[in-house]
Amino acid sequence: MASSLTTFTDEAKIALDTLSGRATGLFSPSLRLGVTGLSRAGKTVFISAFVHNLIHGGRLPLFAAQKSGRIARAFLEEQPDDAVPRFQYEDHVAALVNDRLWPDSTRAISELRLTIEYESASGWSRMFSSGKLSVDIVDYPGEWLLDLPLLGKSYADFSREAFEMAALPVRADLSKEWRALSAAVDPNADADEMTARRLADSFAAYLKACKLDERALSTLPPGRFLMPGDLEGSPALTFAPLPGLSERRARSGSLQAMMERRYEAYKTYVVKPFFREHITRLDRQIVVIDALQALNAGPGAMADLERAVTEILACFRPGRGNFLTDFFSRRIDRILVAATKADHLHHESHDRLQAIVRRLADRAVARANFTGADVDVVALAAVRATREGTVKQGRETLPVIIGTPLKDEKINGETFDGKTETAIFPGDLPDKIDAVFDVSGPDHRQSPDHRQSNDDPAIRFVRFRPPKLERTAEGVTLSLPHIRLDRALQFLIGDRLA
Ligand SMILES: Nc1nc2c(ncn2[C@@H]2O[C@H](COP(=O)(O)OP(=O)(O)OP(=O)(O)O)[C@@H](O)[C@H]2O)c(=O)[nH]1
Ligand SMILES: [Mg+2]
Repeated sequence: MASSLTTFTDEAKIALDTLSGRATGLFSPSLRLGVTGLSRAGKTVFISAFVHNLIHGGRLPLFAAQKSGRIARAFLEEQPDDAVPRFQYEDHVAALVNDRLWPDSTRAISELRLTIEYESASGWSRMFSSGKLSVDIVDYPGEWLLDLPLLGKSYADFSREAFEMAALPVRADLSKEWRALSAAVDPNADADEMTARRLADSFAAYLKACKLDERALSTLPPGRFLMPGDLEGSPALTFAPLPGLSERRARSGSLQAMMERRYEAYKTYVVKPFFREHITRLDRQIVVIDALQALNAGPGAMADLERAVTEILACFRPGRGNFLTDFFSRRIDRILVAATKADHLHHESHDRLQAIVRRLADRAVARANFTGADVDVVALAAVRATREGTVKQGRETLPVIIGTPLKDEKINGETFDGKTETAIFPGDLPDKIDAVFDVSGPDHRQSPDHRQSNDDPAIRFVRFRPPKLERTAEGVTLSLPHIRLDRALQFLIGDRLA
């Protein structure tokens, strides 16, 4: 009874929020764009480049409104939500443009409002629309999004899945300690704070190891175990899955009952508010992925990334009968899956990268049983840090990329100083897409030995410094160079400026 009551009030609240959001949308048209991706995927760089190119009239031939000269101006305005941190656009751009440094890592949600004044292409629309669109960009960690499926899972489901995943060969050695610790506890024993803490710490250490390891694994819930924020040490974060749970109700006072209660608290205090306050209000979504890193780590990491993208897409379309479904499918109508950092490859490989991401997204869409929104993919570089050239080696002419590798980056035993420009032959992506996927999909049990050894990566990977911006004769700095950012813009906001 109690639970159906909370469900009802949640639902009513979401309906109200949604209604009021729409009502204000009538007066000044706005579009809420969610930008998500696992940590270090390239969200902050993407948003900075997106805004910078619009404000400074960047070269965007595939972005129709800009190309046809219909954008009068784009500028930052005060964001609509007072309680959400502002996206520190100026700081990030200063780092990129003045210091040629990548922005710092961000760990929480933030928001920025960019307003575009434009002239509609059709006379009819010009008569009726204000010619103004506010784009509210919301940056949030993909790890938090991966929490959403927990809303539909009981503690027993969550536990079972966590142990299944942890036993996969790509994860088995990383999870060994935690699994051994878990095997030694009796879920039915009396609840004990220290046991709960030991298990939670060990579980969190395993999740962190998955992220750090060169296997480049995408992560598992709960997302706040990786980025606890101000909840660190609270009971809502001091729980872990337990093995071999029976269908029977946990005995009151037992370890299982304690863990279950805390898992439910996590859902109530962390997942639901985030969902209600942020996700249900989005109109469009871009999911930024680092496909190159996963490609380099081998099919196990690709399968893991595919699983993460599947779960992320599934969040935007929770299963039938789920009370969240209605609010979603009506709202988000476009999702872009974007592989960033394409500037690490020669342009001949860009289409291959895009084809690989398309395959990944198609399978994720099929697996997530996803309908109701257009899903597109693009291989892009939000900020292009390299240019292209050729190098003669004997009789062969090799396509290379040229840039300034970051200080302390290494390749073939050479360590870079962060100042010198270098030409690098990045290697090719395989032209047979199947080679990078594992035939049996994300559940495939791949042994860590099968992944490509790091001495022989598919792509030679060096991280470059942001580019040096060119100045015009008048001393005006040009906007940040990019690859296919305009294609992303066209898909995400182009139709709203038609
Ligand atoms: N060459 C190149 N590198 C990029 C690009 N975008 C991101 N990077 C690299 O990826 C790193 C992470 O990018 P961020 O935008 O900070 O990633 P994020 O998703 O915001 O990461 P968190 O805030 O830590 O979750 C940067 O420090 C760069 O080294 C790009 O377009 N080109
Ligand atoms: Mg960031």
